[in-house]
Amino acid sequence: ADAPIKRALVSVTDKEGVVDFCRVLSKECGVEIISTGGTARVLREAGIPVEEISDYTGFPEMMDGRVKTLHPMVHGGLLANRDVPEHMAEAAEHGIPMIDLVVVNLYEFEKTVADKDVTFANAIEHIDIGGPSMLRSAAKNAASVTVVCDPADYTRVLETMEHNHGATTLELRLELQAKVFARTAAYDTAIANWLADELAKNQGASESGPATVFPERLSRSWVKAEDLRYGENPHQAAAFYRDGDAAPCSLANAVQLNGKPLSYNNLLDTDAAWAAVREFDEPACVILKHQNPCGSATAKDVTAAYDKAYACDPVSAFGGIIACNREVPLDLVEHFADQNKQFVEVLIAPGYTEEALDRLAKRKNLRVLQTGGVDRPAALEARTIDGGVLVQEVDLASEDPSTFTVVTEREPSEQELHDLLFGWKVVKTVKSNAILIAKDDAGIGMGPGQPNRVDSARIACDRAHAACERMGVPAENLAAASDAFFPFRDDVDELAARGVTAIIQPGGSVRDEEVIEACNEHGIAMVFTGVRHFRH
Ligand code: 93A
Repeated sequence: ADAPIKRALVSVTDKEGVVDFCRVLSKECGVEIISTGGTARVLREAGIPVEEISDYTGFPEMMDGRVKTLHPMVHGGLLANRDVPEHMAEAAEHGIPMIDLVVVNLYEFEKTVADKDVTFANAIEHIDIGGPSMLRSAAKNAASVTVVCDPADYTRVLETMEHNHGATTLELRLELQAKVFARTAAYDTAIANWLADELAKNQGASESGPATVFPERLSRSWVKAEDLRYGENPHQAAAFYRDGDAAPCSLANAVQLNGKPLSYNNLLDTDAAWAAVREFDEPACVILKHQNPCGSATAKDVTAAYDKAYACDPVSAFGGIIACNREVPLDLVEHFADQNKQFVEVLIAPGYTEEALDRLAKRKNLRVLQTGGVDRPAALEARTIDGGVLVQEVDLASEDPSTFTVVTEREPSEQELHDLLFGWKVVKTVKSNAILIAKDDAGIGMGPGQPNRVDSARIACDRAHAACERMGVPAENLAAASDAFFPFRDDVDELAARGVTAIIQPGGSVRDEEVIEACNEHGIAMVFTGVRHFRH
């Protein structure tokens, strides 16, 4: 059975609730209370019997309070393993009584350094040493010792004791144990970050480099994989955290087979490329830059898909990420590596032939990633806003084309429908407002990220026309995909004027009628999907 609490050590900076808590402990549960200077005074003034820590240890609090509880009488009483007879014998030999409950909250370091006028000396004085030591000693020994680092838990401890003959339960102690190490870790991180900031200030911001010290863990499952050289720009410190629960086929679990370490931007863009190429079941290749798929294609094999994807926009492909959803063969590598045709930052695929890997090894800098498959299981994605975090489900909706409706007089031809469905898969990976022009299983024109859809349409058409010109094919019979509905008919007019004959979009605008009418005027076939795919 859990042993009733007989002796408590109470040492708190935040005195909120401590008097009421100790009154019940002392008067109703018969707990003997030991306390440090300031806390002892508050309790005594409230009429609660309390023994000063200096009387208890036989040592005065000294050095301005820096040494109050750092004493074997305290730590022996907290750390002794009650189940080990030798521990108990040693405690008895040195006259060390057991302490069953520790109630501590820490010097307010975070609050102190939040004041921008704080002096270095004052901040240092607010680094609590004895408090975290007691919390950690007690938490380590949670099998026998109850530890409370948060006034919000006072009531729960009393309620548990009331129902358990003056003892706490192991369940509660283990919960409080975890809470303590989370608290002391956060406390030390705050100290480390503040000190790093101070260092950076003193060394002069320009030459100091990144200041933030990133903790080893952000949560139970988010563990630091590595500190990155820098973030989006060289003056931003950055780290990469891996979700320990992530699927084997996720980017975070990919194995790097070749090349320099991945940068922050590499990871961000590789993520987008890897998401895009997994839209396809057939052999596919996506070339991505700055979050947008500047080349995308499917073909009979992955090398042919690469060639088509590259041809979409060779200028943008320079310095891009190549993502493939099939094993990469030697000829694909030769196609981009020969005569340095394409400078590639990252290549990601579920596998590589041996010859392909040998060839890739000659490019010392090229980062080559192998994933554990091509699945795309449900997952959450998070982004921060100023002072908060947004979390949502990953956009996995892949609609069944049999649910799409043709809304125009003309039905799309078989080829048009084929291109529309291709475009619909790629457009969701383009930053919104997104228009994607597709032709013959390739995304030849992409209009990303404009705050109005007509501009996105114009950019997409410009690119598509340039691609057709390069390929020596007429810019006609183009298929356009739009990630969200057309608010006005001007988009349709723009697309019609540039050779688009088929359009796929969610529908749902108050002006759908006007938009459909425009399509009918131009002889365009239009398909509604009923689903929107914004990607901001
Ligand atoms: O200065 S310390 O690092 N050295 C210690 O030995 C010590 N013991 C308790 N800080 C120490 N404490 C802290 O004092 C506790 O964590 C608590 O925050 C504070 C309570 O002091 P008082 O009871 O005098 O207000």
